[in-house]
Amino acid sequence: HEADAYRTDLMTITRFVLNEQSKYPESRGDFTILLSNIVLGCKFVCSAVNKVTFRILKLGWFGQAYWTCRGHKYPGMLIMSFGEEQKKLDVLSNDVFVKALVSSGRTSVLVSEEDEEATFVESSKRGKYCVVFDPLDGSSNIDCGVSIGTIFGIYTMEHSDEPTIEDVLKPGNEMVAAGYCMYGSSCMLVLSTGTGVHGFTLDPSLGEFILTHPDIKIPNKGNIYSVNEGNAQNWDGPTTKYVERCKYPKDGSPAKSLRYVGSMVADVHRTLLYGGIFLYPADKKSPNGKLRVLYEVFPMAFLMEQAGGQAFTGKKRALDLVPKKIHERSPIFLGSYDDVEEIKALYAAEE
Ligand code: AHM
Ligand code: MG
Repeated sequence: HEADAYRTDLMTITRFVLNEQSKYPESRGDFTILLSNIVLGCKFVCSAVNKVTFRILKLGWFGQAYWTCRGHKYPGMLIMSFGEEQKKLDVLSNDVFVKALVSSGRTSVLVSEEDEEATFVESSKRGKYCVVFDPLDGSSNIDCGVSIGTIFGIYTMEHSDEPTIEDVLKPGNEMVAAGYCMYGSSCMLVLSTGTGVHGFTLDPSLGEFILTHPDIKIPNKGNIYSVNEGNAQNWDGPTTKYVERCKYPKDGSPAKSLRYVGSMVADVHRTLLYGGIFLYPADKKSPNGKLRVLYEVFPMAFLMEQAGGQAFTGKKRALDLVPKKIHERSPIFLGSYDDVEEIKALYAAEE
């Protein structure tokens, strides 16, 4: 009966958020409008990513240095034009999100991974929210059709004066919502507005995100670790020791499995559902790691905590960082509560 109820009583993401917001008497639907514009961007990118993947399959037929037609040899031009298509997809996704967010009339400051400077919305279209986002993360994975995603975090403006950069240079614990959309075997949007983590799957026939994973909780301990081990020679002591322990546990427990897609959204999504730990540590070459605080580390850390896990930078709780620059980076260790406790203990012992 429950399955039947799901099929006929469709909990769309809009309905879900409206229900949540109705708990606050002062709510006037602004957040719902903002979110529906983010959702529109996600649907667009999902469809664009699928089209590119379709082209890969088709162009795969011409995957050679040249091709022949009626006895003439032609260079592999189609492959080159396909290369351009990939580059455009990041930019295209960014354009769609920026325009959707500005036109929502609910934003004042936008920070995107694609734009060096923040966007300040013109006064006639301003609203009380600021959105930080990575429109298409994991772009190195587009070529081969592996999962990629959009990541976003939302702040509110405290005052209604002229917006400034200080409105987004705030710790992650001040975010009011965060989420990601994964363009994978299905298109899934995972969202938290501070009351747990909920997953919605795009039903392509309806064009709607439907609640499929209510109240996601990450297992307290997992048996997977996820890291780019190619950087191991440059790691610091605690990270090296931790990964060694994953492979050769001292307490007789089984070794952890290694899984690494190289798309943060996919790696974090698996960590959220199966448990375990995802790390992008500091190393000698990149003392602040690779991932960006505002639109990669904070939203994922927010979701992890809301799901009962933890996120740590090697020094402190990730959400307590106060960014000084919009594209700042930080090392990050996030996932199951107990797994993150272990790495925290190793860094504490180091001090
Ligand atoms: P990008 O913003 O250029 O796509 O880079 C971010 C991505 C993340 O999705 C992923 O976690 C990480 O880079 C992987 O980096 P690496 O290839 O160094 O392992
Ligand atoms: Mg990125």
